[in-house]
Amino acid sequence: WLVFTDLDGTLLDHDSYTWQPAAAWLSRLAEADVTVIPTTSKTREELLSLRDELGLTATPFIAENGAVIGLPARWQHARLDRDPSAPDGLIVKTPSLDIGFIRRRLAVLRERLDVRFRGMGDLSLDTVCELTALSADKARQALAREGSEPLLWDDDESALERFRHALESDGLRLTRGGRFWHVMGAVDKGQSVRWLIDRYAALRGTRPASVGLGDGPNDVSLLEAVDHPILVRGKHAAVIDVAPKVALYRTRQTGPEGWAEGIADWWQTCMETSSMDNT
Ligand code: 2M8
Ligand code: MG
Ligand code: MG
Repeated sequence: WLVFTDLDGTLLDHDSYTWQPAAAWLSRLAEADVTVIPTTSKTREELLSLRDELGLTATPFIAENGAVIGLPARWQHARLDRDPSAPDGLIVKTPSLDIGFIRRRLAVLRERLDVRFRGMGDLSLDTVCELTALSADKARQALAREGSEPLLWDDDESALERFRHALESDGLRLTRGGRFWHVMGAVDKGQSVRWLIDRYAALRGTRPASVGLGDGPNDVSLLEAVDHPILVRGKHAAVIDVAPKVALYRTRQTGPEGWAEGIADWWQTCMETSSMDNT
């Protein structure tokens, strides 16, 4: 099994960023050799330090809503990966547009459509700290964008729809996280989840079963890409519109408590029954 999990509002509490209520399950999954793959809006830099804190150092990660995929040595493929690895052995894929291009297009659209928004690149470190309650160090890592721009919408709904339409004609996408809107190229979490599932199959010769956990609109594609989707109750008001054929487990609790609740239910229904089948 592979477990793809969103971080903010899902494994991490929306406000305090703690994951303590999920820590016991993280150790249990590690013991059972279940790979937990962070699938998030956060940046590569945020991921590299969080992975260590979460004890997920040897796992791949999906950052910036699918725009950045990190592959540790065991997930690399001699023929499929021509890219050079970083000094730490990681190979990082950036399948879509780079942040410089995205920010230039955003500046053009702001002028042309006469709409009001602030991109993360326009915000000072202090403002990011205030808005997100991240420490200065973590906020600096959040500012190190490679392939997606979080933004604050300062205009009305109809302007937002015009903006979304213009982005799409430009080959860009708009999605929504917990606090910010996010603009990136033609990628999403679900696409990168499928890419990693294919990579696993190419390396091992067998398709893994998958679990997915998320709380926001930007997690819908993730939930639709896995065998066992878990919608963690959000602290935000956003409506989550998942395809009707998808059998969702909806948690009662939010954040890491909800994460533990959803994982416990999956463990009971899928893992305990399948290990009984095997005996
Ligand atoms: C932003 O992402 C979250 C994800 O839901 C949001 O939209 O609220 C990103 O800037 C991310 O890099 C950052 O760590 C996070 C902090 O809350 O906010
Ligand atoms: Mg989230
Ligand atoms: Mg996220």
